[in-house]
Amino acid sequence: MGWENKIATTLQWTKEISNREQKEAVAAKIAERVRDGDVIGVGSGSTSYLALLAISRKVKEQKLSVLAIPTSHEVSLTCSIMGLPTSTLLNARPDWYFDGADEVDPNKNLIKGRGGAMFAEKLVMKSAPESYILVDSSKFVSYLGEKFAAPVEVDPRAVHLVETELAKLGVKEAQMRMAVAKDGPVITEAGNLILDVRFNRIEDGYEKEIKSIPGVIESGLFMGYRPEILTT
Ligand code: ABF
Repeated sequence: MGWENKIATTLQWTKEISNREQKEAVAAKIAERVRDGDVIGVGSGSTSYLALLAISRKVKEQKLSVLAIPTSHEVSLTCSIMGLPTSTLLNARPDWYFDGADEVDPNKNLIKGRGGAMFAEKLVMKSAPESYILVDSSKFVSYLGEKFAAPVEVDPRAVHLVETELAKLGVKEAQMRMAVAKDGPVITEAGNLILDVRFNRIEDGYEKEIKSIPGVIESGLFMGYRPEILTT
């Protein structure tokens, strides 16, 4: 079985990717910028997956040597199946980083974290001197929160405290993210919970204010990072 089939078997969701053509077009753009010797931070989600696919094809065809720094176990597994060597931030520093996003506002602020990996995504993005956010046209919004809730990863012991503190910030709703089978909450790779938070309005300082609540690991608000946005 070829590795593309192996991935489709292991990660069923890769068979049903929305806006696939647009995402593949952006994926091709990021693959163009891969150079021999690059250390690349690899984001999560379907657009990142298609980008990784395009990158691994190029690496194979041109016999390039690259090192990937994945942002989740799933991405790490995908890299392994594709034959891309991986490392961690303890051993390598990314030359650049790519990832998808759920929302992009006119100032390049982002909501990320639909896959719950925003903690690692922010770590790798912040560690890289250049970041590329790959998005299809559905991701552009006029203000953050227009379509998606902002996810907040929380230590399970802190859930009630975090809910109380979020309420002071003008939260409309904070819902614990549940597993698809609805038989329990989503547990992140680090053993935490996710609150999906809807605000009346997301203000500039919210990313820092949310992060300062004890028990908050990270939020999916990426404000002021000014990544390069790649689209079709
Ligand atoms: C990850 O992938 C997340 O931060 C973001 O929520 C998601 C975007 O997924 P997709 O590319 O599948 O729309 O980067």
